[in-house]
Amino acid sequence: MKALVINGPNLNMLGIREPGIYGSDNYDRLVQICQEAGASQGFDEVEVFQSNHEGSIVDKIQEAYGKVDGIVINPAGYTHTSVAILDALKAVAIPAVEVHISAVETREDFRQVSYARLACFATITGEGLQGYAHALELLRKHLEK
Ligand code: CA2
Repeated sequence: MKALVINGPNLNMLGIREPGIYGSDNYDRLVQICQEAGASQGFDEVEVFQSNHEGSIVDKIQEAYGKVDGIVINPAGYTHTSVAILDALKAVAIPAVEVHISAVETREDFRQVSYARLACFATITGEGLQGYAHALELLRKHLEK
């Protein structure tokens, strides 16, 4: 079983600014949490990918077709704008979980829209980086069914 974790723009800057919203851990710690949670959930492989570019995220989702069993995605700023990422998730039809580090539902109006959510079977918000471990757990349970 292979899981792919996709992170959108600026998540590589974690820990550098805005610790009150996103915590003080950096991107390397996010990767470590995903690798450890994936192993403990019994995934054979967890690939963690980050890009600041919408098209690269679409390419990565398309490349997952036929190769990846489940996706965890934090589209970051593209959550609130990208029909292209939604369409890619729908096109590959790989089970997907949406994650947000912050509690987006308590933030600005423009963060209340999520396009990617429409192609995900679950959404996790406000659990910090541990939300990725939670997402991998939900994904594993979903794939066992
Ligand atoms: O809460 C989340 O995980 C978000 O997806 C994070 C995005 C934001 O645009 C979404 O609304 C919610 C932002 C990603 C990273 O932003 C940083 C900003 C400053 C310093 C470090 C990271």
